[in-house]
Amino acid sequence: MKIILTMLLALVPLSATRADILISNPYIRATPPVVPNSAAFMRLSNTGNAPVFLTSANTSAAKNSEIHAHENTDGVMKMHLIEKLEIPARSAVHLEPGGLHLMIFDLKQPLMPGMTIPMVLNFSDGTSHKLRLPVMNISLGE
Ligand SMILES: [Cu+2]
Repeated sequence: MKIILTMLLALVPLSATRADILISNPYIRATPPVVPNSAAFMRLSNTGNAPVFLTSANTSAAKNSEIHAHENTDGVMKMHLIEKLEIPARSAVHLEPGGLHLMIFDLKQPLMPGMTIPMVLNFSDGTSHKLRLPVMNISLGE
């Protein structure tokens, strides 16, 4: 038994090819009562040796979530949907106001500062990450 265990431990470094995603500084924008949509921001770090894609996000606080990017078209900032967001190996991607964000559609209730919103992020390596986002006042555009 001891020999088998030692062999298994020896195999761990070889089999640890799954990329590691770290999520830091998540937050979600506070909304006035008449605004049904919000946006969530965070930093996604990939400590692994292979790229990983964020494929979807879900929150029980809203009906639908999409990955969005901002694009400057003739001086006008427009949002567009991204099917999946690449987090390259050994680097980080920032979701921040005015750039990449998670668009949150059809909120079930207005988001007030002080609240915390649960969210699940799903990645292409098969992992899901649960997080809780504090609601923050953000004056900049989405
Ligand atoms: Cu958006």
